[in-house]
Amino acid sequence: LRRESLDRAEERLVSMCEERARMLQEQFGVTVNHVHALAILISTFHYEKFPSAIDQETFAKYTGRTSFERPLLNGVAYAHRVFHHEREMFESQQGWIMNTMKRELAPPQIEYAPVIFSQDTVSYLARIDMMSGEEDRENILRARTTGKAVLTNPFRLLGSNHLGVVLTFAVYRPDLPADASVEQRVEATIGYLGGAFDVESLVENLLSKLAGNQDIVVNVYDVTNASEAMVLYGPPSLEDQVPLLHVSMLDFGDPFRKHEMRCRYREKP
Ligand code: WA2
Repeated sequence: LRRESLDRAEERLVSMCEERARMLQEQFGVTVNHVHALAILISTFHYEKFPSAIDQETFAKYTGRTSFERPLLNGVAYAHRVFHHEREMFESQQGWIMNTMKRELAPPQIEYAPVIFSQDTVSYLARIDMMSGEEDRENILRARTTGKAVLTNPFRLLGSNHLGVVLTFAVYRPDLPADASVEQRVEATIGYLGGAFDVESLVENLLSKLAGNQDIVVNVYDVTNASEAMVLYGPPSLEDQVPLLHVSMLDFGDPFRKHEMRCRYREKP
């Protein structure tokens, strides 16, 4: 008798966890695909058209109107690649000077990635050299060598201070061949399109709508480094001696990173 009710409790935990993992992965996937399309939009309408067919106002309007396509992002922005020898010219053309993430004047570097277009919800990114932030910089370098969607490890985002991850796509000159080498990719990079998954508030919102939400505790971890899992979502775990625990695999589309969802009952079943 006791055995049977434990089996039922376990079955219910597994199904609730798998459902949540599927939903989250699905919403991540559609968001990543849409950001990919935005990167191609920039390549087409900012680079290929001369003069550019996109300015800050157009970018803000379009990304605001299509934000329903990116339900887990708090906004998107485009950071343009600028080399040091172009900096003076760039800053005088823009009529502003780039800042670092810490809101200081950007010190001399070989190259920069100042945000020139931003969705209104992340307007605080404007003029910031995204290469001045450790996580963003790593993403930028990995995005342009791979040509794929890349994610940072979990960290506290600018603006909200919420726990989340940043998604980055490189924007390439449209003449980049499909089978390009790493060197060709880096050379053809004109900028970076991305945004932040505000996991702390947007995943909370997603999960709160599901039945049975009060019964279970859900955590999402970055387990890229198996020996030190990093919490991306949920309360800090209270040790692993939980009678029932289910782990669901998550694939957020960056093969370099591993994520998983861990679910347990809030109280003993
Ligand atoms: N977006 C939003 N909040 C952030 C953040 C970010 N990066 N970094 C820290 N907090 C413009 O990779 C290019 C967006 C980065 C893209």
